Amino acid sequence: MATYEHPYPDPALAAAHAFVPFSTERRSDEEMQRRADDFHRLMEGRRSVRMFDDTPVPRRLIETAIRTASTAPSGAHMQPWTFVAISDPAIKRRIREAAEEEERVNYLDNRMNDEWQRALAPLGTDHHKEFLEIAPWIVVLFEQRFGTNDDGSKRTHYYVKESVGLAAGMFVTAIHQMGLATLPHTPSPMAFLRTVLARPETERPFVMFPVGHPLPGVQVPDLQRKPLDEVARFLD
Ligand code: IYR
Repeated sequence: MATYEHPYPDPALAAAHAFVPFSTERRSDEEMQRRADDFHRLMEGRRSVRMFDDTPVPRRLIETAIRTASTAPSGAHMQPWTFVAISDPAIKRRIREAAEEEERVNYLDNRMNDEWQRALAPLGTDHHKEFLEIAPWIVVLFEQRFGTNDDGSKRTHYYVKESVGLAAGMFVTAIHQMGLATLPHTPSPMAFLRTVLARPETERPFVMFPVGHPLPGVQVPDLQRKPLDEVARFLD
């Protein structure tokens, strides 16, 4: 067993704040590799989908995905995020209309420059965002730039973007694991979401996720993922 010169928590800390034992199940390297391979295979099958069918998805599944996303590590454990889940058709329509208005400027009035539009050409995205009305749910993830203490004063949040990015990744993973599909969608600018969804000024939209079953027969670009040696360096 490794020995530590400075055990955590030190007694003074443990006297002042609650600590609880933590352990994970000890597994053999072989069993861990099997589990890792299974999980990798599962995640290798994830794709961003741009056509959903309109089959309803129970609210409880969305709640569970948000609970899972909310297990993400966050700066000083502030969990600086709010997920707004929408199935109301009238609100979905307003979101679609506002998103398409912004995207029309991006694509047709060249708010996205030529290089950007060339990068997107193989994906074939455009300003039509029908999926925002057809998918049974839209989940909008807001970052909380700061929070509120019990006395109403401002509470600083730390590493907000990093924390919310981690929660977003875990949301995408949770949705895929349960057999549903999503797309991280960032109509830009997204400020309209704060007004449409009546969120406080302290929050900023970070990304939105249409969620549902993929439309039967849907196609996705034939993308390849970078091999390990292009995304990792090992110093061992
Ligand atoms: N927000 C636009 C454009 C867009 C940008 C990137 I980078 C993408 O990977 C895909 C789309 C849209 O949603 O169409």
